[in-house]
Amino acid sequence: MLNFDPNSAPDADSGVFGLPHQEKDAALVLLPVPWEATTSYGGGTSKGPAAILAASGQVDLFDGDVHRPYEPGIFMRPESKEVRAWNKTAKAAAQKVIKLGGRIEGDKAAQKALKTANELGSRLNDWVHRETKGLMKAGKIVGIIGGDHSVPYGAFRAAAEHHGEYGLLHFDAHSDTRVAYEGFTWSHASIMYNALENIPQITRITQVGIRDFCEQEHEFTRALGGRAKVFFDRDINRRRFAGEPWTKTAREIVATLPKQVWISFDIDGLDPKLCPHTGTPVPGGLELAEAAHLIGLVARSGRTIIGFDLNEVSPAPGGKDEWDANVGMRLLYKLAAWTFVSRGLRKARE
Ligand SMILES: [Mn+2]
Repeated sequence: MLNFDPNSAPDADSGVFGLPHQEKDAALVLLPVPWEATTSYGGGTSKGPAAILAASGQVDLFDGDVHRPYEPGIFMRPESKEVRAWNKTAKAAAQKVIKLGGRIEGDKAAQKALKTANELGSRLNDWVHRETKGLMKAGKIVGIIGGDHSVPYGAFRAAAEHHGEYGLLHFDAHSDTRVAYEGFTWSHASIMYNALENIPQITRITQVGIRDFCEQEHEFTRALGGRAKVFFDRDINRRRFAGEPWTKTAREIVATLPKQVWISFDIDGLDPKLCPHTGTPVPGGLELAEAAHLIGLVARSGRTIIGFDLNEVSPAPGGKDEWDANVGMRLLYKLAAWTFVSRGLRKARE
């Protein structure tokens, strides 16, 4: 702490964003979850947390929007070896099912593999729940760093128990409301279905950037009535093409949210030029500045960001470049900064 200079390059032994904080000094604790068991298309998101951590030293700690966002303290926990081991076993099992497209009738080995994947998914959820709840009880703000988008389920439950009713602000190219996609109860493609079905304290979901979904998912969110508001990429673009300023659209998005908000951010909600190696990239989506502006408006509106998750950041295979992690860590810094503002721990600039 004594030698920390926010204007110079980070020390080799410093933590996330080159910061000197230990967990005890940090208002925000980042929980890495290197998990990608049910990833159906590209792999690599389990390497996301380590890649983000490695890239994060490059951030300039000065922020144009928020005064000294690092001051309340940010700490990333080391990865759990246990979680890594569960991921390896679950992923190997899941691959057997994915190869069959989930059609496993009469295939005993595949049925057993599905059971293994589902059980380990359940165990992972319990682990994330336990860790998140412990941190919240200790007065910490929690950010979950995936991994694929199945990982925050346990944190959603912990937030419901700790904070009561809240709304989800969900950035994603995908609706993630499939019912047990390919047979996996805890699929990355089912996270919002599971959350909305099982966690009544989630009183609202507002989805932004959605542009790849099936008819059943469309019906599911429609049937939720006032509990779900979807700002499809198509709708956002129509407004954009008609000349509507983003700040107007973004204000309307924020207005759909209740007082307490959890932000669930799938990096593929952004334009895939910003996340080329993510598991399921889809053309379209938001610019980083647009997403950050929207998150800033949530904080400026007086709402409380009770926590967040950032998922599906996947580094280039073989460490070819760090672009995906570079963008991911900058988004993470913005999430941290605006979360602090929403908690009254930092002030926003005009
Ligand atoms: Mn997702």
